[in-house]
Amino acid sequence: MIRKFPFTKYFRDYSDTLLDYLKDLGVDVIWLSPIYQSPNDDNGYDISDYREIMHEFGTMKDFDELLAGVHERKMRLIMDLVVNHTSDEHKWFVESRRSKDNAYRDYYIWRPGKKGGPPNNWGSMFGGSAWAYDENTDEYYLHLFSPKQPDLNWDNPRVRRDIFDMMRWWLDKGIDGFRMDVINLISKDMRMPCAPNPGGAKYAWGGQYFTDGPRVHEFLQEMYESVLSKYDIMTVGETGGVTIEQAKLYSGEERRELNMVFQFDHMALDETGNKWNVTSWKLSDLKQVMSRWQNELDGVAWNSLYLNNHDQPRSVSRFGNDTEYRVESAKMLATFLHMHQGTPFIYQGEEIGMTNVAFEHIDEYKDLEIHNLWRDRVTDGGEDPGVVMRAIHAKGRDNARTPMQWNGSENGGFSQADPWIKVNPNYTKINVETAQADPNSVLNYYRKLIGLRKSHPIMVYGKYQLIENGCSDIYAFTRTLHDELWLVVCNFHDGFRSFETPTWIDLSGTEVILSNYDGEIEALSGHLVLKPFEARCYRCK
Ligand code: TEU
Repeated sequence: MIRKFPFTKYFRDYSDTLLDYLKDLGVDVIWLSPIYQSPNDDNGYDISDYREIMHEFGTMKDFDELLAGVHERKMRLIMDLVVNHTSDEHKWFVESRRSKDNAYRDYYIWRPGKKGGPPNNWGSMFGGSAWAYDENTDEYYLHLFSPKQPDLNWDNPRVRRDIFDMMRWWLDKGIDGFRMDVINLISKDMRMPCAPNPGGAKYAWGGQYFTDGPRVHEFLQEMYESVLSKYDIMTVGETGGVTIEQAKLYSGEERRELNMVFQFDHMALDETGNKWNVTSWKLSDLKQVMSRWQNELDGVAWNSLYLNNHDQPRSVSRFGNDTEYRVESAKMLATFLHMHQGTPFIYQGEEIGMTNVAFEHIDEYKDLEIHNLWRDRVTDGGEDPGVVMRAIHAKGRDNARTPMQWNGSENGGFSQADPWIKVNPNYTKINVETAQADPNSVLNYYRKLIGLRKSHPIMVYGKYQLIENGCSDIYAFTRTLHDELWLVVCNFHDGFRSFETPTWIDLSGTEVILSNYDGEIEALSGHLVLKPFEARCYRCK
């Protein structure tokens, strides 16, 4: 993400370097987090003008140059499409809240209060009620996220028309698709029923009334017919809480909706109840979740593959070891992910093994979700700040949002101006410049891995099969395409672990395709010993 570029020339030099870097890494498509005009209550996911660029990032001219630069290098660029809600500063909402008979009133979801409180008991994703009271018209509006992110009313055909027009406007500019923010939340049960609340909490999660809601597929098919089908583009929907059955409806090849969805099952393995209730995750659960998605979507829909993004902790800190075995485990996780069937997404900095950050003071954090948590649990709730801070260190979204670490200079070389959030202090050690100079770096391993994928269709299309080998620290699977078979063995432990190759795999004439350790790699045999966080891939017959 590029922030605060006061000079256009600097922006151009920087974006050229950045694009060359991504091209060199082997990236085909770039997904930009929201760069539209926004008061930045939620890091740009609160858009006040869909057809302007956030001034901190530059101008529309800068954007056009960026897009041209991407295309010149034969890459593609997709934009974040945030249309479940707008900013409360968007002109539609500014109008909507003026009066009950305003032409834009019905662009949002307004309801009168009940018994002197909100229309129902739904809680917002970021804490507190999902309804905000507006004195001007004495009604409440729905906001599943922050009060500065009022939910659009997709049941209103004029809303859909205006959104589709805006999408065409960007596609006509030449962008190559969209990542659609919380797209499975756009259709609500308009009766707005109260959510079951057995624990008697003040607010309850009303997910069942708007996750994969009543008209969501109708809306997406309409979007496909009137917009998406007219362009050669890719789409991926962010669909928290999506089931496999629903994913098939969103992204099934015959469905004429989306190309892929982001599922979240593997992101919930280290929590109970809510994301801040951190528990240790089990490899057996990861195997089960990944295998279910691999097997069930095979031939029906296409998986997206990711281990982190701007909302999640850094993958090496969460699933690997970000101290002694940072390099080994980052490479192992990359192997693990890229060897599955689907489209792998790399989140900026993952490719150099960037880690979580542990700021000491709450003021050093910028994410509104973190600040709301602190207010609810520490300031108002009187909980032990140390306990809450530990949860933030483990799960806070700012873990992924510290500036990209380009080199060892001030601000990690990210910007000459002060970034909006501090750089991770480990930038002097973990940065692109250092990684480029080191043939054994995580970065060079990603390059190799991506290169391999481009020359081996089996990595993309091969059928997946989990190997149940009895070792609880090893994740092993095969990929098969025509008469070719690859065996992938990943050690998720920080000690040596052995692996028994299944007897049905022919041990003769095998070849090592890849390993994340240096030097001579043990040939395939019936009994393998893997080093800490070692990953290997063999070609078998
Ligand atoms: O996220 C939606 C979402 O449901 C979660 O990823 C959520 O942000 C997270 O679990 C909170 O812990 C999308 C965007 O990716 C996120 O950055 C936005 O804040 C959110 O929508 C609202 O637009």
